[in-house]
Amino acid sequence: MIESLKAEILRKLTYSLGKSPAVAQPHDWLTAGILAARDHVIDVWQRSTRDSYATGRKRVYYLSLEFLIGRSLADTLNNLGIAGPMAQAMRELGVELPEIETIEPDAALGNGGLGRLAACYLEAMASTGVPALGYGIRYDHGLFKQRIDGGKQVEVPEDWLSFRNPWEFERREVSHKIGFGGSVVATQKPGEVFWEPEETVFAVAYDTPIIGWRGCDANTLRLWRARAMHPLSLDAFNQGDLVGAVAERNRAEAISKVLYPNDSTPAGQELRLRQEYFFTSASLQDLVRRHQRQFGTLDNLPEKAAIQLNDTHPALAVAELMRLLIDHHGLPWEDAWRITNGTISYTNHTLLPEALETWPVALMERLLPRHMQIIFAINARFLDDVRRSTEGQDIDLSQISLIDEHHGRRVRMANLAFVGSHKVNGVSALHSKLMEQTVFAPLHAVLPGRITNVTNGITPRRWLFGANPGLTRLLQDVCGDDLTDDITQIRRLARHTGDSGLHERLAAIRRENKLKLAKIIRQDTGVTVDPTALFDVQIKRIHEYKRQLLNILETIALYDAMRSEPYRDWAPRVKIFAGKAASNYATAKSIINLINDVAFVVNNDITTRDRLKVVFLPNYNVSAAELIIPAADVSEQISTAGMEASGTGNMKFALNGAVTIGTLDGANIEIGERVGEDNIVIFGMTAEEVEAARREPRPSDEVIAATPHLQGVLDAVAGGVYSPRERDRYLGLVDSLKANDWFMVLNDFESYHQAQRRIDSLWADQGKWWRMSVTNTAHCGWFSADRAIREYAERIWHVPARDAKG
Ligand code: 26W
Repeated sequence: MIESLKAEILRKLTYSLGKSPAVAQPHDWLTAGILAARDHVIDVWQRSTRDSYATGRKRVYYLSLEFLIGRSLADTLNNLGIAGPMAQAMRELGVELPEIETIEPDAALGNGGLGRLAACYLEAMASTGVPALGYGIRYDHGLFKQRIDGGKQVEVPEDWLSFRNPWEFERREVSHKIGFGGSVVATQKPGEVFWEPEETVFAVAYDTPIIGWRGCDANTLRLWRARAMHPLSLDAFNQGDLVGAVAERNRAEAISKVLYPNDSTPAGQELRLRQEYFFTSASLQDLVRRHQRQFGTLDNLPEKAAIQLNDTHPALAVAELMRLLIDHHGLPWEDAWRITNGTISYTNHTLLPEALETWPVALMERLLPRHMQIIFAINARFLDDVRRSTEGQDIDLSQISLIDEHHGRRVRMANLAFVGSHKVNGVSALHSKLMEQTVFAPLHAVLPGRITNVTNGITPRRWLFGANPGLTRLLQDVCGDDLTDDITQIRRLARHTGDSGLHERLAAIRRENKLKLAKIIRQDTGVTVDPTALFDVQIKRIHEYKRQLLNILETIALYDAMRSEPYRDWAPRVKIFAGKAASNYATAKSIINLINDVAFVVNNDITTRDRLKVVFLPNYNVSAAELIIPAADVSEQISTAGMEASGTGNMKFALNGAVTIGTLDGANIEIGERVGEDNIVIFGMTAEEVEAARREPRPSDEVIAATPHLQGVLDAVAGGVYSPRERDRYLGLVDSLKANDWFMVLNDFESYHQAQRRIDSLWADQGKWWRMSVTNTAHCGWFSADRAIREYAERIWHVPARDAKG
């Protein structure tokens, strides 16, 4: 094996890259390694694809504007089971595999949770034998890179394709025409119409194989790149108008140029709508054509295809599939509707009202006139049906309408997705319940049974076996080698909860992970941290509802307390933050600034030198998460209750044995149910209490007066103690907290502070701490993406999925 791998790598180096070992750069070795690994994947991939054709099995199409994949080499080698031999082969060629693995760029084609979920699910579908294609956009530039300059976030363009992408295959022959604008014209046949777009661009396919665990199956990630029909206008060129000559090309290619860096608030720009339609239409044309070729009819589409919409970004799929079926394949409306509804299902990822996508009717009419007609027709029939079936009842049709008439006529994409789907799911038990009770209550009333829950999951291959090999070896020792094939075996660990020998081994592994992280912290921030200290971690997008502000304010309170009682035996802590703020989200950027300003003061104070450190690690991404999570003692999951749909970072930490400090929100609740209330530190208002407090807000003076330490903390921040060169830098931040504590930062402060003191005393008893840690790991196997995929497969897609070990 090792000899043949060496030969394969050398062949790639020589014949694909044209380099000899003597002159090869680390990057050449990386590419040669990837190409060698890719060959192994291709063998499986071709077999999987052939099989799924030959058997005519139902396929899943996962439509997502984001796939946050991260690096692929280590994960691929692990899944193929050749990580060890590959490392040895490289070593014999004079190359350290772990080192070159770290120069692979992160594929950051996503913002956060939603995009990472899509990546976990693709891998899990390949690992559970669910034939699937992920469809998205091949952005030239993924999520921006974050630098911290003088404590502030600076966005730098991301360039993952600059060294080409050795994983992908360009499929020039697979391309579809995507239209925009123009008008709808009547054909010869009465009642029949046709869309004549004014503008057409090509969507060209780029395929990447996604290999499952043990290399049993591989699925495809198919990303679309926009190309102009006429890359160069000869007329303009010949007249010397060189800018005009490439205008069409620039306009077309803009569509797949860059990922929108927004998480939670829609950009509302025409380019974004063009992106959404571009990839939705390309994907649907692609799957409809494949189906038609394979079966010669579209009647049985729902039996052979399941289309999953990852949030509303591809919600135009409802109108696009109707258009293809009616205008291109001549189906009557009723048949088209049965097929569309039977094929499509939709996952909702957020209830934040400002995050729900709506598009102005006028824009839609201009850009997608035929789709607007179809949406109006769907709406008319839907409202008619409801009117007839609910006669005499008091139903407010304006609430369930696909059109919002109150804000200048807009299309409600969530309503379109809901009405067009046979199932609509939330991503945690609480979130799905709140969907029924709040945002979707009117639709739920007329379409009961459509909403269902599938609590999110994470792939244990990347997030446990890949990221934490030390812990994995120990777990295999205790739970058996088949743990990696069947994560539910991790429960066997529970029998050893009180085993002090096990605790010692776990502590040693954690310490190794913390040392590795400490080294990076020093490299990237210059701060030296003590690996025996408690590592307290909050890593995620920066958002008011996620309450990094609550964390840093409480950190200031702790800092004050340490300074006023320097002789107490404070347990040393390192507060670690990482995360990006949307480039136009001023408050989130100000919170990053505050964390860095506090870090500067705290880390330079000799009175707290060996007890408290505050770190903001720049450029949080998938690879950073893989490094940080296995080194965490405490996982901060402190969103305002009712606002975090699920969270998936929370699952990664708990599985790796961190103790959660968190609110009763999203999947935290389900983690608590599994590990038991003694093994999680819960604080703060419940979702109902938050709702009640918003209806009748307490005056903030009263809240502050009733909360020890809080006044001092707020005064220090507002007064410029942490920003001496610009004293009023945080005046606005503090004032707006006082004016309206929408996210309950002030209201939950005391409860959070007390919870942190509980953490202190639990940490002081290391025996107890490791019992908690073991219990978390032992009971969080349920949060595997395999379990989630099996739920989708059984209840939503109606496709078979393999059990553990097949
Ligand atoms: C249109 C602008 C926009 C962009 C992205 C609105 C909303 C989003 C996403 C829904 C944001 C997101 O990533 N949501 C997260 O999805 C995760 C996977 O289900 C959940 O675990 C997180 O709780 C949720 O915030």
